[in-house]
Amino acid sequence: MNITVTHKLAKRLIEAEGEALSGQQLADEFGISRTAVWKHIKELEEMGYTIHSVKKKGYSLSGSPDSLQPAAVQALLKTRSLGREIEYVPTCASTQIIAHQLAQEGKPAGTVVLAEEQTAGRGRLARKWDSAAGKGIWMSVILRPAVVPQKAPQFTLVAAVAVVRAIEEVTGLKPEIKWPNDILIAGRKCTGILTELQSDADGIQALIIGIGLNANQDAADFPAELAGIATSLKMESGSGVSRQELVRAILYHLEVYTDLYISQGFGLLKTIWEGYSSTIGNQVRARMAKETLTGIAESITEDGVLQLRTPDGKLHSIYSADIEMAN
Ligand code: BT5
Repeated sequence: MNITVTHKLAKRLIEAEGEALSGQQLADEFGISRTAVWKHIKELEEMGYTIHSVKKKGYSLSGSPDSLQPAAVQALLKTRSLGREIEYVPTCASTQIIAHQLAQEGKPAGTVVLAEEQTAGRGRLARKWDSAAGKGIWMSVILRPAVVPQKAPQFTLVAAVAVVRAIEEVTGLKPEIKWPNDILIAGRKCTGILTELQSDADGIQALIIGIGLNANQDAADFPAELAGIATSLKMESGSGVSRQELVRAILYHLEVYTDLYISQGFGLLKTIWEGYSSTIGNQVRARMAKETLTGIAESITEDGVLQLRTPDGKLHSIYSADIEMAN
């Protein structure tokens, strides 16, 4: 059985959005016999797709498994380049590792790595990222923007805006961004973003944007140390969410906002980012490697650097820190 044809058939049925497609039409499109079409349909049913076969009318799709198989994600995908190439793995140590390798091998900008499960998902400073099988979106996106390496941190902020827009659109929830890389709902973390860089004397070769989004976990799916810290979209909205739809929405908004960034700079994005920020204007504690500062988070600069004013009136530029609310 040719698995590529099975996936293409899945994509075709998803794109038909419930309309019936005749066996003959599918046979002609794929250059195979009607019996072969029927065999691929049986294969899809085994994979968890619900397909009705109606005499004289053909096959229509009424349900698909929420897997992140490329064919399923790419059906109905509205992007120009993001996600047009997807490397899908059921399990891996970290999608960041795979994306770094692919970037080094010369894969184009827009290539996406998706995993159902990560066994060594990572956060900043080699922290662990909990990545339960089949419950979240564990994704790395390769970008190759023509900007200087100092601008790389801005892409974390651009990605955060894209993810917030996607969550709003798909679930109606109202997430907030905690500088620099967390997305919170009701004060708990549902998404973390990790931007890594491959650069040389000529500048950025590749940016690897890692996005970890908790979609369908229940509270019991998180390890004890994340109780009260982590949340999922299902826990917040009360019902399961389609990971396929979320991936499509994230990629779409990430493309729109990176295009905007490239064509117009960070200015407009900064304003949109500030609108979603739970950090700016608040009394916060910024924990850094060597010191902790408490003060008012006044703003971010054009470079995405946090400006924190301490009680002695001094303004501090914070490049990287963990932020907690201090009031
Ligand atoms: C982050 O780091 O928030 C970035 C996480 C990026 C994960 C993605 S998944 C796809 C790609 N492949 C990878 O291997 N990584 C990326 P940081 O700000 O350092 O936050 C890490 C902290 O978040 C941990 O120390 C925990 O306290 C907490 N945490 C761990 N797993 C979590 C989860 N699933 N949900 C919420 N919080 C979590």
